[in-house]
Amino acid sequence: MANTTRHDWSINEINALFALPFNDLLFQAHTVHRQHHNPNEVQISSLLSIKTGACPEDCGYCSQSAHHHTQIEKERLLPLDEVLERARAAQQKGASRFCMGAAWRNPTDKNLEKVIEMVSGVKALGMETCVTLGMLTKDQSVKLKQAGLDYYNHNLDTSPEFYGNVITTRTFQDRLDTLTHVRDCGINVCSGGILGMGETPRDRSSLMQQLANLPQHPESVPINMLVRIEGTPLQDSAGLDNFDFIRSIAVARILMPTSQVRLSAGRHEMNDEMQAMCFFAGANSIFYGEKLLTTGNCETDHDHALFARLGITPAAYEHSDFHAKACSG
Ligand code: SAM
Ligand code: DTB
Ligand code: SF4
Repeated sequence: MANTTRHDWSINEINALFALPFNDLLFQAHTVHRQHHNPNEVQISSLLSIKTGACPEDCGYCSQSAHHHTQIEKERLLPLDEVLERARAAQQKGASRFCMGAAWRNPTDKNLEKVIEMVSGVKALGMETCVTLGMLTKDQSVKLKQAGLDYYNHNLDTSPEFYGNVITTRTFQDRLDTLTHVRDCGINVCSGGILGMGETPRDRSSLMQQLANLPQHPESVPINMLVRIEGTPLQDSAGLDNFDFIRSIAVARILMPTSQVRLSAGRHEMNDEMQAMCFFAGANSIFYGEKLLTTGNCETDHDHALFARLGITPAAYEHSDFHAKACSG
């Protein structure tokens, strides 16, 4: 069972995986991981917020929603040269993929043209490109594909059942529609969710079911631990037990054996042992760099040291500084 790629998972099957004894679940997940991936390699991407805050959407977790009163500095769309400078710096630090995020419900066609210039510029540096711009039409997806975009990030965020507790300004179906447009035009899909928003265990199974039963698994599956942000409706969320977070990584690995499972937001709050468990459970990519979009991330030197302690090397970027440092300790 662990060895086949399926798109017909039932909720009971997924609940049963979550209910396994921890060691049995991790053993199964790690076995699948080894069948499809180098267990000692982790892909690293760096993030940049290219347009920050004043977002018309009301996502309950987000610092950038105009509906909430948070402490962030709003910023218009960054100029091309600044974005390229940041990409170059990320590349020099060892990131192989540069992911640009904008606080939009959807891009206007005019803004999309500007993002397309950024995608072309970052690609010309020799990096993989990813953008996350909100909802996309079919035509906009085609334009991004033509510009050479490698990945589009658009998360389902949570289960369809819990979704309305978190976001009211766009529907779960809207998200699925954007994923269809992106998939249909041949861009790699990056889609996952956030855990620790007060969802039930069944919601976590249901989110995993939605992702795994897409017609094609997302090439990249970010699993975010909620970053609780003051001024958002979820600022006092109870969070999630670390073992349940690791279980979720393991279940994602089993359901989507060939995908990259990304240990995403929340890494900053995790100690080294927790991160190591996540890598063992099947996480094989991270966001690298001292900032995510608006919140802090792990120090890069700390990441180098952790990789060295675990014997992990960054994937597909053999000559990066990160690789050299991680290998030399
Ligand atoms: N505005 C676009 C959109 O929502 O599609 C792109 C940017 S949005 C910030 C990208 C993703 O970041 C969200 O879908 C969510 O999964 C994740 N995210 C945002 N704020 C977060 C938080 N406080 N904790 C964890 N993940 C978060
Ligand atoms: C994803 O799933 N996580 C990233 C990325 N995709 C764009 C964003 C995390 C944001 C965390 C909160 C912040 O920094 O604003
Ligand atoms: Fe806007 Fe994206 Fe934040 Fe939602 S997650 S409020 S769409 S920036």
